[in-house]
Amino acid sequence: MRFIEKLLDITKKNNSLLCVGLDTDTEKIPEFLLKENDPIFSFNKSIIDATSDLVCAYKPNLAFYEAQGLKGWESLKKTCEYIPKHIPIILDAKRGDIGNTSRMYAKAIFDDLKGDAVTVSPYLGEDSISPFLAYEDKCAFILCLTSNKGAEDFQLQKIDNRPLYELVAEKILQWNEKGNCGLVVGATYPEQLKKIREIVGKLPILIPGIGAQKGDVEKTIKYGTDDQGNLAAINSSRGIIYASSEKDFADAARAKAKELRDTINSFRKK
Ligand code: OMP
Repeated sequence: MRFIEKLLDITKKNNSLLCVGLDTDTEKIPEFLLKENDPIFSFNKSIIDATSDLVCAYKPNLAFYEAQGLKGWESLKKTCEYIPKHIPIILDAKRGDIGNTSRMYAKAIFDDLKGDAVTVSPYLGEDSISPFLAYEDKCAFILCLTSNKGAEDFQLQKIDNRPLYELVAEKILQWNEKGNCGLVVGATYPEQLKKIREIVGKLPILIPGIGAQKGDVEKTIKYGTDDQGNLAAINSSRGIIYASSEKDFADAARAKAKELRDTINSFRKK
């Protein structure tokens, strides 16, 4: 099944645009879990069990796993295997290199970890993206306008009077020949998100920056979804998975996920 169909199916089934970010940090998970053989996997398993009927995707960020070395990679692999098959896994790796190297990044993400989607940087241009796009059923979410302040350094700068993120959005449309490109746009830039949605029409947009980074939920949903209120994955990581550091952490994460899913839905086009 193609990524877009998988995303639309789960959006409908779970009535959700919420993507839960599995940015699992051994310094933030409940202390009692550290006694377990694989604390990161134990934490993720509980979060997945508690939220799998509320999400449209999970997004593990590879940095949190790679920082733990070999054991972290194993925790990530077990997490990917554990996520129910009907829920898309977006591997947030922000890859991109010369074509020969990107080919290996794509193998690791799609063949080894069996992710459904990956985040990639557009900075090295088309030949750095095409190895990811060769996997037709998968999706490459290409960074268009990131949520952080540093987006001002390049992405908001103008070239021939047009901001770079607009040129990137147009380029992504051209790269979308196989229908497997998406974009990443931060919820912290809602007006720009509106413009980007106008440019890209029905491409999926991954939108982080809600919750801990304080993006505006109402504008994000209004401007970031397509004309039918779909094709956006709204990510929150810390705001959900660290709702409690006690024994009730999974229930607390579920309550936060449900609250955010419902808030998002209250602003969606019907
Ligand atoms: P929270 O701020 O804890 O919700 O986490 C946000 C997640 O989204 C982290 O994994 C970030 O690396 C990621 N992210 C951004 O915060 N901003 C971006 O512009 C892009 C991403 C991303 O690609 O997901």
